Amino acid sequence: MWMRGGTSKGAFFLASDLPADVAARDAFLLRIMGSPDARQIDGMGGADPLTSKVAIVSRSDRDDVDIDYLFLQIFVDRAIVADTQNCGNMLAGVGPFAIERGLVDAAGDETRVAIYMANTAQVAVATVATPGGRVSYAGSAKIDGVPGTSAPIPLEFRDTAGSTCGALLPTGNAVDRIDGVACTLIDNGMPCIVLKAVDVGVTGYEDRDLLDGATELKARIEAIRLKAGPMMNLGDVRAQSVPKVMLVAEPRFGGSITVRSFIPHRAHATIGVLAAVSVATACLIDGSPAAAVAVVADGPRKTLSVEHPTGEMSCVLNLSADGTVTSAALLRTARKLMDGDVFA
Ligand code: NQM
Repeated sequence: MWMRGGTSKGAFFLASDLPADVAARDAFLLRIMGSPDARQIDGMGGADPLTSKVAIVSRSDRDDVDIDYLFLQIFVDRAIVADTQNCGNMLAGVGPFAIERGLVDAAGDETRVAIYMANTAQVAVATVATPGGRVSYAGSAKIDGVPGTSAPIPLEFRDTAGSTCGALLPTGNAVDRIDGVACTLIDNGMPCIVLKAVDVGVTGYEDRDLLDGATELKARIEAIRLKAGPMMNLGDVRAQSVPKVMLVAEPRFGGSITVRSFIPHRAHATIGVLAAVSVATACLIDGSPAAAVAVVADGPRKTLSVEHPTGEMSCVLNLSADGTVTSAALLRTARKLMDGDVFA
């Protein structure tokens, strides 16, 4: 099934429909997406990392979990299939897909689906609109970066700290200096390097096309990223899709912070879901580059509006008494686009 999940798009497969052998599976997925090729002309991918994504779904045998979800990033112009990251945007399609395929029974007008995110061994809960026992994609929820409105799919994340890096702050520091630039190396669901846009010579308000064409900027942040990889317990990250690079600046539209993200070699059209959770968490860390530019209200439950190139994404962070982020919630939508056979 081809679906839009949040501001991403890709293929949703039942695990049982794919080769069990990982090398054979990856060869098949590269072939159906048309990778490696900058235009993905001989496949279904949209020549953009945000539309070259795969979700593999199966019934779970874990306690209190309905579905196992493995996310794979299919690189566009390189023959790489990466499983080191989650994708909270594609996650929005997992609940509807699981109900459509009969892996989960609809339960009344709304169905809660507990999803084990196999990439990081963490659980998210999605709430799917199922009026009359069937998935409905129609509704009045709007997310920036997607035209029109759809049924809301609230997502809740718990215990995402250290998803891939082993700790929220893998170096133990709020700030590390790399190539003379103050960076927060953070992982609250997505390994991210958070730095001020002005520290690498941009404003943080540029559009995606301008950033994608900024060759010098890209070389500078890639040099920082390659040094950050081992510091974040990720090793050599040349062929990995993490860490992402988040350039931050003061908010301009009444939100909490502005972000331009690189995922990691293309600028993002919006922002990743768990990347937004990680940046929002960085806003709460004293002394961090994010905290220096963020506007954050007091209180134990914080709604942080993360401004991005095509709007904003609001993250609700719940904090414990010592200020630790214990859970995060976001609103996404999804849509079924096509159900059928794809040919390798
Ligand atoms: O951070 C893109 C996306 C993502 C990831 C990427 C995502 C997340 O927007 O949870 O959703 O960072 O490569 O789909």
